[in-house]
This record gives sequence, structure tokens and C-alpha cells, in this order.
Amino acid sequence: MMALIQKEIRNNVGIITLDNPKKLNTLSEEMVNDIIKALDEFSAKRLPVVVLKATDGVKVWSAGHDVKELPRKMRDPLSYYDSLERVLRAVEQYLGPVIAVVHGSVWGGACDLTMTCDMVIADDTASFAMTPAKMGVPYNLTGILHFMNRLPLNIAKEMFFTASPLLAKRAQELGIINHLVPEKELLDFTLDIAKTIMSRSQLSVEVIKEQFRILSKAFPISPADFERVQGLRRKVYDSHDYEEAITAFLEKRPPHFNGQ
Ligand code: YXS
Repeated sequence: MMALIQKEIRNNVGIITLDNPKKLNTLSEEMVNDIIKALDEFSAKRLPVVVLKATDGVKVWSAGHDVKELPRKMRDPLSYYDSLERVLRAVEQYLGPVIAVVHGSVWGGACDLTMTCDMVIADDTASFAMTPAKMGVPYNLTGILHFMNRLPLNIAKEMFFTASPLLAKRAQELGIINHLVPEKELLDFTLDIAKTIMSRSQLSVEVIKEQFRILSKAFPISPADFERVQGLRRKVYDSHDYEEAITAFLEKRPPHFNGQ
């Protein structure tokens, strides 16, 4: 069985490399399970920093959720135990910073994954597209909150409403990217930042990361509002438009939305 990711430890930094380029590093259940397993192994070794990257030179860092694994209809495509949701929580809950190193384009759930990482270091080939509106998917509250925590509302809305890729320079101006560096310097630059982090008190870094996680989720919503959101989202994933978007993608044709 081909490994979908590569794992290595360099100077006490855990490095996970997405390595399924022929499938554009789609976040399939299998790849997600491999990523989570690697994070668990690194956590058992108490590695203070993790880098999440793709193999060098790819055009696509990750094409996001594996569309073939999305429910065709009548089921929440992003429920709590969905593979994408599990990997997002694994990154948030990792004991220390997880740094995304991005070369190439990032799509949909993978865009949420980079937004969930603690930092993003990228080169000028990076782009970020948030695609639920293109895929007919009723994104979920925790995912939208990741973007609200990262970006001004108007920018987050533009990303969701247009589903258009946001290019590296603009991503840097907007703060999606911590540092925009030349491709050949990407990993060394990131390992340098990791070295600085590791020179600090890990007890302090870990408890600060956990506080950021708790505070970034501290968003009051009433049970009635939550249930209303779930009802609204169900109308979308039960709709013709959701089924049509998935089918059109798989049939390689543009979707015909009719608002039903
Ligand atoms: O023709 P074959 O069978 O080789 O398959 C094609 C594509 O169908 C397939 N592929 C995918 N399969 C499953 N899930 C995907 N996300 C996915 N993306 C691509 O890979 C083969 C090569 O794709 P192709 O020919 O289009 O390559 P390209 O180089 O011309 O274009 C690369 C992309 C990434 C620009 C293009 O593949 C693309 O736009 N992919 C979809 C990106 C996207 O919208 N991802 C969002 C997935 S849904 C998701 O993440 C969340 C649920 S949500 O939407 O809510 O954010």
C-alpha cells in the first residue's frame, strides 16, 4: 500500500509531508487517518513543533476534501466525525504549534486546514480558495469561525461567497500567510522559526496554545440558534443544488443551480 504521507523528525521537529500528488493530496479518510496517526506519534515523543507540508514542487498543495467521499445527498457532509473535522481538531489539539508550509494551491477543506494551523509560511505559488459555495456545501459553524478568527469579516465573506482563489501576495497582505518566502527557502525558514520556538519555555508555549484554542472557540450561541443553523444546513444538504454540485463535479461539468 503506497504511503499517502511521509513522516520525519528533523532537529526535534515533526515533519508531515502530504505525498499523494496523483490524487492532488485530497484529504481522503485514509490520508486524514495517516496525518492523525503521525500527530499522535509526534505527540507521544513530545515533539514541540510540527510542520505540515506537501512534496516539493507540487502545483496543488491539497485539493481539499475528497469529493468522492462526500455524501451524495441527505447527510451532513461535515458532521463532527467527518474526516476533515477530525484532522482539524487533531491540529488544534496538538500540544505545540503546527506550521503549514505551502507551495501550490489550497482548496476547500485544505484551506480550512491551513487556517487551523497555528502559522502559515508560503511561497509565491500559494493560493487559497474556500469552495463550499461552489460545491453546494453548507459549511459548518466551527469552520466559519476559523476564518472569522483569521480574517476581517468582509474578506472571509468574499472567500466563501466567491470561492475564488486568493493569491499569495494578497494572502500575505491579509495575514493568511505569516511569511512569504522564496520556494527554496521555505523549509529552512520554517525550521528556523521552529528553532526559536523550541528555545522558549515549552510549558509556556503549550499552555498559551491551549488558551488560544479555547478563546478562539469561545463564541456564545444559544441552543435555539444552533438548532436553527442545523435546520438551515439540512435544507442545503437535502437540496437538489447540493446533489447537483457533487454530481456535476464528478461528471466534470459545470453545476446548474436552481435554488431548490
Ligand atoms: O479525471 P480524474 O479521475 O483523474 O480526476 C481529476 C479530478 O476529478 C480529481 N480531483 C478530485 N477528486 C476528489 N476530490 C477533489 N477535491 C478533487 N480535486 C480534483 O483529480 C483529478 C485531476 O484533477 P484535474 O484534472 O481537475 O486537475 P487540474 O490540475 O486540471 O486542476 C487542479 C484543481 C485542484 C484546480 C482542480 O482539480 C480542482 O478545482 N479541484 C477541486 C478543488 C476543490 O474545489 N476542492 C473542494 C473539495 S470540497 C471541500 O473541500 C469541502 C467539502 S468544501 O467544499 O466545503 O470546502
